[in-house]
Amino acid sequence: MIKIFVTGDNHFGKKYDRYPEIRDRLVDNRFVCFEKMVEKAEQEGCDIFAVTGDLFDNCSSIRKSDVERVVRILAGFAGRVLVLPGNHDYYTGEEKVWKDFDDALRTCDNNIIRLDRFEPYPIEIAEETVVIYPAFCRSKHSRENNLGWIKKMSVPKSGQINVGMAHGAIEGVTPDMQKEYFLMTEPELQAIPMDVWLVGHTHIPYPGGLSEDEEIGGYRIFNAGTHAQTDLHNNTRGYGFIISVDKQGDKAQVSAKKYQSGTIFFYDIAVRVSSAEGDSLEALLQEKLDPLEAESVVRLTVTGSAVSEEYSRRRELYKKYCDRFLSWELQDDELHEEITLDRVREEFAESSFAAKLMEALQGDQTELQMAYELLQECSRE
Ligand SMILES: [Mn+2]
Repeated sequence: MIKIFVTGDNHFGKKYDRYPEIRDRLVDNRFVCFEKMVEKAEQEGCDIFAVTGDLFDNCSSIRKSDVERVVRILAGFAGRVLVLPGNHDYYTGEEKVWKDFDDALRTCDNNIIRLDRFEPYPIEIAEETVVIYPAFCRSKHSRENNLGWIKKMSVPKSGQINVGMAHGAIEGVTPDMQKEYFLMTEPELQAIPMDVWLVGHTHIPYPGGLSEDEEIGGYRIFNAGTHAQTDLHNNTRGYGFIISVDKQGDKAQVSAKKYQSGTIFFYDIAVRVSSAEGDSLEALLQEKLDPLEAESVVRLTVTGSAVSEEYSRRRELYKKYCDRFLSWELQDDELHEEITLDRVREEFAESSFAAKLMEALQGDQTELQMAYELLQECSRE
């Protein structure tokens, strides 16, 4: 039996320009989480640490010191490290990032193999022969995937463990409207006699149903997703997969579990307050925000109507519940102060059309609110 730790789409060199005040923290965290994965792979006794592409965010502007830091972390793994070039860090032999990578490899003892040729890579692990078939990227985009050379091979079905590695979109799993990201289909992958497929490109984990506690069988195609959530739009907590392959004759038993590697999370929190329904802004903020980890980046959107007392100290309330986060931003243009008849009577003459209209809407807070805003707008003009 062999054990493989799988990660991908690590995107070292990602700049986080949207968050200038915590940028360094977010950049550093991707390294820290990556290092923890290597430690986990060691603890689990993994034979291979596999990176399924997009280890780096691009080919040309990654700082050499960052490339060196990645290589130092990978070199700390006792087993074999396999690095597949993805579409962001594609390989033709000319790319700066890979030249810096080669320079870094020369400075340390390591077991790192970059899979940059379309050919089988046999690896001996104890009594087993594992053969890696890489479909790496040679460009940022391609309408064709790179599985073609593997389909043409006659792959021995027994006597070796066959591991396919590929980078690109999987139909039905990754959105690829323009079909420009090395699109593959699951039946296409299943038809190639690999015991297991390690795929990268999709930033969320696939399959989604793996457990952290027990190994689950029944899957052969794996895409771990990025190891540390990248932004609000990336719906993962950051995982690596640990995959066991036990081969007897031509039959492979594959089982897998996941490991949560991410420690900083991005949350889009929407709070809808309705004073008419007796909501308390503070109670809702507490309910939605208290469960979140302090190491979070939060976007808070508040809408609806709040009673006067809470509305006037809303900024104080936001601070109370959000200041413990790494970073937070607020959108509350659509939060209004509750309109009460007392307030209407203060602002409009009792006999006015405005006052009469709003008295008539009493009891329907939404309509009252709308009427109030319309009338305010009219009176400004
Ligand atoms: Mn990619």
